[in-house]
Amino acid sequence: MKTLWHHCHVASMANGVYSIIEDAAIVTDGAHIVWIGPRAEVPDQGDIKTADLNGAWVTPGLIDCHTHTVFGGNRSGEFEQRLQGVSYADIAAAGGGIASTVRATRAASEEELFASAQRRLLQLLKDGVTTVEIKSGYGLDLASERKMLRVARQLGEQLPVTVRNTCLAAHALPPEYKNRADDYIAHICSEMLPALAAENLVDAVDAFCEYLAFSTEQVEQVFITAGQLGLPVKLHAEQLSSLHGSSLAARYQALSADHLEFMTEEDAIAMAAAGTVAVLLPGAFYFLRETQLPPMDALRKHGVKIAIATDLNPGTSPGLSLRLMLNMACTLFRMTPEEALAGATIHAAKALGMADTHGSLEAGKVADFVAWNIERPADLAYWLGGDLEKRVVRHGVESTF
Ligand code: DI6
Ligand code: FE
Repeated sequence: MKTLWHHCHVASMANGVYSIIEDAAIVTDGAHIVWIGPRAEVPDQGDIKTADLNGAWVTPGLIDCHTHTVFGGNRSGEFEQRLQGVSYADIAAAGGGIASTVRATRAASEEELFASAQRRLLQLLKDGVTTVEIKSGYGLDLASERKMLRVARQLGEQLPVTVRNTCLAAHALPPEYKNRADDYIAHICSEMLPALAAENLVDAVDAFCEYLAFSTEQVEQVFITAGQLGLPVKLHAEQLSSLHGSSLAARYQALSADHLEFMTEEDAIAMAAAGTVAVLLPGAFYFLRETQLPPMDALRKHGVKIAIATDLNPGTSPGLSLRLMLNMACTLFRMTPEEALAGATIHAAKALGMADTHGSLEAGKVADFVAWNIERPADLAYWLGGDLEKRVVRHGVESTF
């Protein structure tokens, strides 16, 4: 069934810029866009359903390309500790941090994990997100990682959102492998990844490359295994220190390297050559009160595509609004609202390997879009959160929440 969506302006985000079409129309056929352009030029569609968007600004559905939405427990107590001056690294060394979420996640049933993740995910969806990446990484054993990834798949089946699963088994060292990081990496490569991939629970493979997590040598083993399984890779890199994980990621044609506050210009050159997207996470930067800014000039100079995501997780970025992250990207990282919106649409799609079908409004792409009751596209990065009036269309069908 075809629909003509009209009485709107469009910021299509084609080519990573607004690409504005005033007084636009969009023709969808089922789940796809078949025509988009000025309303005055719509080819005759015969008898077609019409939808009046009341002068809204239409953008691609937002894409949150880095989240840890599924987890057990709650870490607001750690937030209070950090406000008393205890550092994130100190808390981790004392058995808190990621380890505490691992305990809670292992103890939770699939139903419990689904219920709490659904509550968080609905917040993102109500803010205009139509595609979300969800990582495992709080299970750290085969059964618990499987449980997390199954919940992520179920979320995509039951809510109006496209979910991409990323296996982050190499997130932290599980307690049963204390002082045996190489053995844990070997276990990931020989047992966990092959089993989870065979169950079709994994769309990409990620790792945490950091002095308090895994070395570049260990990450490389995970990347080699991912390659053997035909899975693309991503990497948490240069968040707290510079190990050049982002250059390693580029060598393995990673979809993205994420965080990147401590990356160097050489890393940016390597990423640009490989087409690896820089995913910046201003929520984590803000929440940890970091002071080292990602090297925006080097990223821009070398033409690295920049995405923005919530990093929604209990420890470093309890961020429930991707639009708030757009504001933070502008305020903290000095991005423009146009760059920020590209970072949550077309560049985020590229960071998930989905740019051929998602992330911009063009004929042939999936009909995922949001009609916002705003005056200008920059308003999306301007308001600090809030529930903007909007209509969300996914796969050509209007979502109701
Ligand atoms: N970097 C982060 O910011 C999160 N994971 C990661 O690799 C933190 C996860 C947590 O503290 O629970
Ligand atoms: Fe993360």
